[in-house]
Order: sequence, then structure tokens, then C-alpha cells
Amino acid sequence: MSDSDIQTADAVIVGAGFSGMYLLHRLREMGLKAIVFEAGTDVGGTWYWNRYPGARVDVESLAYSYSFSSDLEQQFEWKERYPTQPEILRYARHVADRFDLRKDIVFRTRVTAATWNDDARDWLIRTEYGEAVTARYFIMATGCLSSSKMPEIPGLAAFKGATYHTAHWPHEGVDFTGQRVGIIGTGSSGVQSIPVIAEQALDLTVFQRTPSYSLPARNRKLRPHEVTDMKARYPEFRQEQRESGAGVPVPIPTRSALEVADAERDAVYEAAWESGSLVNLLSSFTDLAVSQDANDTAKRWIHRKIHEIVEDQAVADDLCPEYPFGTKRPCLDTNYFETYNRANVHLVNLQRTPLVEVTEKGIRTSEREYEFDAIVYATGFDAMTGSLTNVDIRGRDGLSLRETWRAGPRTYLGIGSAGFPNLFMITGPGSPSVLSNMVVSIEQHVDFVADAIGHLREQGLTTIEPTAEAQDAWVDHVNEIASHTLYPKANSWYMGANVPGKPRVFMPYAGGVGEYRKKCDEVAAKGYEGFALAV
Ligand code: N01
Repeated sequence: MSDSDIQTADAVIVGAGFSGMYLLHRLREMGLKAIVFEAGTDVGGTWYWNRYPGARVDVESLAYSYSFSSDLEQQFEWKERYPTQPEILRYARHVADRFDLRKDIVFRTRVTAATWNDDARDWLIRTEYGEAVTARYFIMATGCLSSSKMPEIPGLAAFKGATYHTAHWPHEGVDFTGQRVGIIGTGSSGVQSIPVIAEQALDLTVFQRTPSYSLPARNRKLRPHEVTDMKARYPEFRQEQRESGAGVPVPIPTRSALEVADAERDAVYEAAWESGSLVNLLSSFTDLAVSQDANDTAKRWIHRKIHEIVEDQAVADDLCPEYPFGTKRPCLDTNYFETYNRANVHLVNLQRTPLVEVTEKGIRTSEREYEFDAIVYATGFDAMTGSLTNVDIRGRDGLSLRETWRAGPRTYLGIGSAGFPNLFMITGPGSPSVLSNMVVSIEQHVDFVADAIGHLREQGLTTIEPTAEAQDAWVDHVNEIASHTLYPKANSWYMGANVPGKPRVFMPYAGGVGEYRKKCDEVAAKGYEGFALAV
């Protein structure tokens, strides 16, 4: 490739989801030329790809939305409390149109490699089609849950029927009417899709390795006064979001679950369950995330609920999780546990009868073969690091991000990594990200990155890169906080436990978005303390 074939830009952004879109807008406002590469055919990221039946967000629409534009806040009309995937995609498209974003987004194109050139002080970014762009700043806005995974069992290609992964659902939808369907996976995607598929299919068999904690979403249309009230108090509400623990304002608990009488504790759990909000239950007492005994009270209470809803008590037993509540991502559902009361739904407990293989006709466990017309894989993602290490990123002296992170991701603030100048990650490992309302965390990171780039330009500087010392201290801090919680007790994707061979490290920052924001603000105020800046 000759030099004339290489495009130049100030910044290359990978991904046109909520992060990439806002980042493009911010950088363009600052006068930078930014190019976004996006593998899909449209904007929306997660909400572009995950079109499975029943897909919804589990943060309320009025809170799961951008705050950067008051006009956008005031003019967009959300319809439901928990919007469906099509409604969120409509919002993303609306944002793209409103801010004229598409003209700088190259769709249907994956970035495959990025190499830092220390002489030129820029990145050379390559796509799957061999295109190349040089840019001073390279930003991975690739999302935390974008690199999907299949189960690690033989015979995946042998099945003669139709197969689907929840994260790559056909745009035209799927009609399961009259079909025998098998679904593997009971995380959020499984929990949301199982009730909808069960209503359509002739027969649905659910293969469950680990049960999920799930609460009823109590979704409904938004009332006009709810929308009007929120629109009137948005500035105040946004501030509360930014200062909260998970990007969703809730009263801060003051009591231990162990210091109240059983009846009172049950009433608190009941109210949270009825509210249809995960954070209400997660933050009902001070110690659910840190004390096994406290957490056991929530666990036992939810087990009781499952046993009340599910008629067959042996099935209810199988649906009760044993790991501490909240240590794997809990779900919000519509009729999930009720679905197991249907005659056409069957639960296979893979703890008792593990998967052996996929066959021509269906799925074989250690007990027997099940025959299907279609198999749905709701088997999740190589979370947080997968989409970053899938690109061959080479920093200073050819340093490979993939190799450097072999024993687990190492970042400063979840934004940068030592040895990779001018590489930024939006909601990377080591930041609150997946433990929070993603839009709140995305906006905070985008603002931090855009401000850092603005600072470099104002000061006549060209590079910014975490120091090894600051990064080591941050990684220690992230681990230290996690070690005081119950999170490491579960085999979760937060721990990398769902991907065989992935190092077991708790990846997100569990200190809360408010505290984290304060830390980032301090870092910026001190001239980007912990980063080395150079001319
Ligand atoms: O993926 P998951 P997901 N053999 O990893 C099972 C967000 N999200 O797509 O738990 C057998 O949670 C696996 O079993 P186990 C949300 O953050 C949000 O459902 O590893 N089973 C598990 O049951 C969520 O947490 C929303 O033992 C295998 C399932 O597949 C995240 O995305 C909606 C297996 C995977 O569950 C990921 O959710 C959807 C194997 N080899 C997603 N491999 C909302 O906002 C995997 N499994 C509502």
C-alpha cells in the first residue's frame, strides 16, 4: 500500500454504539476530524445486534438516555418504562440523524489492527478490507458485551436445523410457530427470550447450567405525567445519576440486613420485588454485597418467591441459584419463572446432566438426546476484554495488548493502558461500566477522553499514556475493592469465568460511579495525574 492510499484523521473510533456516537459528536464539536468504523449496517451497537425476542433494557428509559443535549432530552418521546430493543434502536437512529453522525461513520467494516508509530506519534489503523488510516488518537468504543461466544461443546456444525445466537438475531425476526426449540443459556438474554419463545414454539427445552436471580420488571407504558415530571427536573436528576452508586439514583441504605426483624426485612424485599427495579433490591440494605450472612437473607427470600411461582417444586429447586445474590448479573423479566408452569416448557439441569454434544438432530446431554427444529444459543459474551483483544493492537515497541493482558486486563481508570499512547477505551475493564447504567458511564468516559484530548491540544502536547506506577496502583485498588465484596464468589462473566482459559480476575470497578467520577475529576484537575503527557 502506498502512502497515498492511507487516509488521515485526528481520531479513529471503533464502534457506533452509544459510546462511539457521542464521542464522534464531541470530537467534531472540538473541530477534530474523526472517523468511526462500525461492523454493523447502522448505529446502535448492542441495540443493533441483540434483537432476540423480548430484548429490553433493564434500566428505565428516562434514565437510560443521553444527558448531553437538553433539546434531545426534551423532544424524544419514550413510550415504555423499560423500552424494547426496537425502541432503543429508534432512539439511537434519531440521535444519529439529529446530529448528522452517519456521514463520518464507515459501516460494514471491522477494524482488525492498530499499530502505534512512535516517530510520527500516531496510530496506523487497518480494516478487514485492507483500508488504512493514520490518526493521532485511537479510541475503542467497542462496548463491554460485543464479542459473543458459543458453548464449548463438539458438533456445533452438525445440527441440520436452524441455529441462532441471541447477539446476532436475524433482522427479519424468527417465527418459531409449530417448532421444537432448544435454548442453551439462562442469563439475561435467555431469561428475556424464553417466555416469548415459549408462547410461540410447539415445545421449548431450556438447558440451564447456572440459574439466574430474576425479578419481575413490571413493565408498562409510561404515564404522561411521569414523562412531564422527569423532563421538568432532568438537570437535577442527571446530577443525582452521576453521584449515585450505579448511575440510577436510589436512597442510600442505612441498615444491615441482619439488624432488622425477619418480618421487616421481608417487607423491604417484597417492596423492592414489587417495584420492578433491580437497584431497589440490590441496595435495600448496606451489606448485601459484602456479607454472606446478609446476602443469604435475600437469597432465601428469592428462593421462596421462586417456589411460590413455580408449581413443580422439583423444577423450582433447579431454578434457585446458590451463589450470592448480585454477584452474577441479576435479571429483570416478564413471566420468566411463570413460563416453567407451561406444559410445553421443559428445564434440563446441566449440573446433573451436562451437555455432551450437538448432534444432527439436536442436543445430547449425559442422559439422552433431545431433537429440535431450532437451537437458540443464549450463551453470552467474552465480556469486557473480548472486543478489545480481538483487534491486534500494538503499542510502543510493538507491545501487544492481547499479550500484555494475558494474565488479565491492566488499565489505569479503565481508560488507558501503559505502553499504548493515545489509546483510549470507553468503559474499559477497571471502570464501573457493567456495574452501572451504561449510558451514565459512557458519557462520563467520553467527556473525560474528549477533555483530555482538548487539554493536549491546548498545551501543544501530542501524547498521553498511563504511567506504569499509576496503573499498578489502580489495578491494586480495583482488586482491593473487589476483595471486600462477595463478587469473587460467583463464576460470572465479571470474573471471566464463562470463557475457558480466561484469567479469573474481577474486571469492573466496584467502588461506584459517583466515587469513580470524583477520582477521574481529580486526575484531570491535577493535569492528568498518573498519565505521562509529552510534546
Ligand atoms: O449472557 P450470560 P447474556 N454450556 O453470560 C450459559 C447484558 N444484558 O447474553 O452461567 C452451558 O449472562 C451460561 O451459563 P453459566 C447483561 O449485563 C442485558 O444472557 O456460565 N451453558 C449462562 O446461563 C448480561 O449479564 C440485558 O454457567 C453455557 C448463559 O449461557 C449480559 O448482557 C439483556 C455455556 C449466558 O449468560 C450477558 O447476558 C441481555 C456452555 N458451554 C443482556 N456457555 C438487559 O438489559 C454459556 N452458557 C435486560
